[in-house]
Amino acid sequence: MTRSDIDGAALEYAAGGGLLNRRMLLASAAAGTAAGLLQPSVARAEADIPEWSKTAGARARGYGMPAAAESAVQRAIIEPWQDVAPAFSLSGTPHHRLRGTITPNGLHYEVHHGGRPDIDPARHQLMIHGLVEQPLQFGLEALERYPMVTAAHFLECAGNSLFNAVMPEPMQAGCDMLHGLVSNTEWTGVPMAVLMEEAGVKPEGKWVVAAGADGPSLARSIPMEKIMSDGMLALYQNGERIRPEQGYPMRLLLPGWEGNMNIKWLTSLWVTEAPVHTKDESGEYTEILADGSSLQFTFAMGVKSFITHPSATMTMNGPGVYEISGLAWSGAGKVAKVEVSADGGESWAEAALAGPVLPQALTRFSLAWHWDGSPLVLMSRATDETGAVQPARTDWKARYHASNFLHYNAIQPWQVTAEGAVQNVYL
Ligand SMILES: Nc1nc2c(c(=O)[nH]1)N[C@H]1C(S)=C(S)[C@@H](COP(=O)(O)O)O[C@H]1N2
Ligand SMILES: [Mo]
Repeated sequence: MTRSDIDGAALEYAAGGGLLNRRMLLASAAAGTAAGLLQPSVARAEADIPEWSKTAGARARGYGMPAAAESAVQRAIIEPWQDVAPAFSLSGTPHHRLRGTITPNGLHYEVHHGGRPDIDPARHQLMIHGLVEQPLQFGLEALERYPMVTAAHFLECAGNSLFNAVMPEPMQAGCDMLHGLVSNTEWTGVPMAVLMEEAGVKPEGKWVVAAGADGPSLARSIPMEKIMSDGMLALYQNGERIRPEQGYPMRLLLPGWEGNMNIKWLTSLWVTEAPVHTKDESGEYTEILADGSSLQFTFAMGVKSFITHPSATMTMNGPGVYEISGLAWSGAGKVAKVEVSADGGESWAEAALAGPVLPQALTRFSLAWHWDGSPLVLMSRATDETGAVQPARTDWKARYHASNFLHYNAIQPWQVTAEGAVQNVYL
């Protein structure tokens, strides 16, 4: 570790490319300001009192909206997939325009295999049937009387980051297009175990086939152990009723498991002895391995991270001190560690994790960085509590067939040019 004095500010370096020690997160702001690196604001002119300080503002309203000047903060509609099937439709969360870890409800990513149905909650029913002592049917009102639990969890489509997986040249687009099919929500609902125990699962009932009420009747086979351990019938999303996009009035939530299994608009839970190999788990959502064979039932999402600030499509505002910030997660549990490199992977420094670090939830990491204006490559590498480490793209590619785009979790390098442009690169 070396210390250097930049105009009186002591910056403590932790790795190459100007990465600062994570103890300097708070200190760096002061140090950066002292060094003139953060461009502190100057005093405001007395005469310049804006009009909003001189008149009454708008009255209270029933449902709030983001500030008008923030109207560009939208989900990215992922066009190339719009023609796959009628109303097959995707949108990605604009992570480069958000901070914190919870995704606002209006910006949660969407994957609809047959469009977003317009469900009348008064007519929607959930049925539990098959290998149970007592088949049950619930309406929304009945479910409101059950005990509920709350937990923050990410949801990630197995197809997230697909462009990096399959495109021969890195696509120049923002985090919304590149990695937007992951979001993080505080979900509230009834534990699946409570409903299953009420129905009375027969000893031979080892799997549950969950199906949605949308046109394509998306359906997946789920091992009973997962349903019973932390499966949730989610009714609320960040405190309010689940949005139509996320499965109104109810969805299955399987913490950490591939998005596709988290059936939206849930209408049927059929208890079976074995998986039934629905079209969604045999035709789609199987990975093709390097030797051409298919891998079925990859349930948990791999350990993954990417830097959101700065990230592709952004421009650096000149040399100086910055905070590198990003998101990390793992379907296997908690994030244990995130390392950041500012020299294309030659040296690494450990980032600070914003607590509480929750299992199967997006975790924000950050590290102070002194960019001296030279071109370099930033990247982040996450390790989870099981010891699993995020792979390099070449290692990930070696495992799968060239056409496979599912379960891509490789390290994301961002090239920073001397002009300050931030670009997507493969390393
Ligand atoms: N019924 C139903 N459930 C569904 C889908 C769907 O199209 N229909 N899409 C699945 C896929 S592929 C994913 S990744 C997630 C997306 O959830 P979200 O749209 O709330 O982000 O829901 C899954 N559950
Ligand atoms: Mo998905």
